[in-house]
Amino acid sequence: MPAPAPITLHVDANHFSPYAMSAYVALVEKGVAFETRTVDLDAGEHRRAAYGATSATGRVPTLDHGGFRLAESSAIDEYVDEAFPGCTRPTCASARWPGRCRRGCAAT
Ligand SMILES: N[C@@H](CCC(=O)N[C@@H](CS)C(=O)NCC(=O)O)C(=O)O
Repeated sequence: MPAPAPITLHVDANHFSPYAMSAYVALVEKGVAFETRTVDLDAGEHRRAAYGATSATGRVPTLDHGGFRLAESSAIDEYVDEAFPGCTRPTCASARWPGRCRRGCAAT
């Protein structure tokens, strides 16, 4: 069996971004192995060419799943929901759309 594609989530170095946190939680809820890479927004790292090659928006979060790169937290959340089975939240187990359930749960 081939090794699973590596997953890297680019987040802000201060861990202040609620957008990055949303994507982080989506991955944690799925229980998949991933690593984070911090981007120093204060130092303008997100405006450098290296990050520009990684992220279409130049913002955090950006997900890299085996070379498939995706920016925008809501798009990442939806992608993670579709790419990986299951949900760690019991209330999501019977929901058709775990991501939407998650957002609904977070709002209550
Ligand atoms: N709509 C985006 C917003 C992402 C966003 O604004 N991220 C901020 C950090 S909270 C950022 O990267 N700011 C750097 C900049 O815009 O220059 C999403 O949902 O991912």
